[in-house]
Parts: sequence; C-alpha cells; structure tokens
Amino acid sequence: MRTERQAANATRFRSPDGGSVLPAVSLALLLILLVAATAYVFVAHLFPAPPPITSAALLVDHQYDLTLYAVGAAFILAQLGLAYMVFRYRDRGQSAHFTRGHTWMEIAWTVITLATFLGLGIAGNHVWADLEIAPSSSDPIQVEVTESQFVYTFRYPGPDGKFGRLDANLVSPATGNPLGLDPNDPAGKDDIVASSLTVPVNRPIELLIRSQDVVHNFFVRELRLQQDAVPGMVIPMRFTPDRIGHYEIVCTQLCGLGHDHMYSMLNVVSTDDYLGFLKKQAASQ
Ligand SMILES: [Cu+2]
Repeated sequence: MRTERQAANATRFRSPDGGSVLPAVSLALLLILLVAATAYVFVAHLFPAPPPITSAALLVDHQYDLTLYAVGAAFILAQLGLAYMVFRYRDRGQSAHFTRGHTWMEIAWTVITLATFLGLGIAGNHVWADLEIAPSSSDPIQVEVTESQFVYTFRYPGPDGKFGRLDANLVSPATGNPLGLDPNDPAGKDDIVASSLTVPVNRPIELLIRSQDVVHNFFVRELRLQQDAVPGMVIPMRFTPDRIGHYEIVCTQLCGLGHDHMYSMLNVVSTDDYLGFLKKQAASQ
C-alpha cells in the first residue's frame, strides 16, 4: 500500500509534459552508432598487427582472437541491450518504481562471465606455459640484453660460449665499458658487445634481460612478446624467429625523460650473415 507521502512524491516527480521520446531515441541511436563504429574498426582490420615471425606468436594471435570474439560479443550485446532499455523504459510521464532485481538472472550472468574468463584462461594456458616454463631448447643462442636510460646493449658470449664477469663498479659508458666488463676475467675477453640485436633465422634464441637502473621493457611486436627488465634480476625470454627481416625493439615502460627514443633493432639474418656479423663485431671490439 502506498503511503500518502509516496503518492504525493509520485505526483511531484511526474513530468508535466508526459515524457519525451527525443532524448531516449537520440541516446539509443548514439549507442547503436558507437557499437557499429567500434565493431567496424575490428572487422575491417583498420589497425592490423604486423605479421608474426615465430610459431608461438601465431598461437598468441589465435588466443587474442578468441578473447576478442568473447569480449566483443559481450560488448555488442550489452550496449545494444542498453540502447533497447533506454528506449523501452523512456520517460512517458510514469512514476518510477523500485525493483529488487532477479536473483537467478544475477547468478546466471555471473556464472557465464566466470566460465568465459576461466575458459579463456585455460585455453591460453599452454601458450603461456610453452613460452615461459617449458624447458629451454637444448642449444639456444644466448644473448644478454642490458637496458639502461635510454639504450639497449647486447652481449654475445663469443667463441668460448661463456659470458665474462660483470662488475657494477666498472660500468663506464664514456670509456667504452657500458656493461662493466671485468678485464681480469678471461671468459670476458672474447665477449661481443653490440647496440642492436642480430640473430640467425630458425635458431632458438634465449635472451637474458637485465636493467642497470630503473624498470625498462623489451617489446617486439612481431614476436608478440613483451618482458620487463627489472634491476637485480636476469629474466630469460625465448623465441625462434622464422622470418628474415628488421624489427623494432621498443621500451614500453615509462622509464624517464628519454623514454620516447629508447629503441633498438632486432635483425633476423641468414646463418652466414650472422657469422659475418659476429666476425665483424669481434674485430671492432
Ligand atoms: Cu626504458
């Protein structure tokens, strides 16, 4: 039973002109337009990712597509539902009334959301595990990646296959020792230092990523891989490039004033060119 006060409120809030269609229709149409424009951006591939250069990147793309279909469908249904509700329950001069919702509907969409996200997580699990926790290939080419404000420095172990010792106290870019290589360690004598990353095609690569100062990042779009470089840690990152070419390496962590021009190149070359590169670099050290 409505109290007198509720009845009085209902009368007070009743709109005098008996509702308005225009705002409701405009908002509903605007929502439909936004949905159409957003869907068009993805369906027409207006901003396509560059082609992947590893088989793992293909799996990442597949997982991305699955996620996009799931959240895209949810987005379209939710926004079109909103547009319908805005129009269906527009102001017709009626008084608003309180509703307690619908328990089973709420349980249903919570369970659907949970199942969708858990399902996507489980589907993507093996892609992530293959990249991150699978035992590394028996014979990867190791390259150490050192990031600092705002440069990348790459180090190859040289013919002995061993990286020489580093000493933070010896770091001195001005005198040509940006990594702090210890001159007294024989293992470091043949180490090769370069400012861009050159690797042979179709060989497993293992990067050892470190930072000398703040948190940086190593990101190559064509690898679909991105890894933070964290001071005090050496973080491995593995991939096997299957396409010769030059690809940009960028830092995606806001690491200081020069962040915007912190980049380098990943050069994937033939085995002969790779050996030639090592020889040339070694001669110039
Ligand atoms: Cu950086």
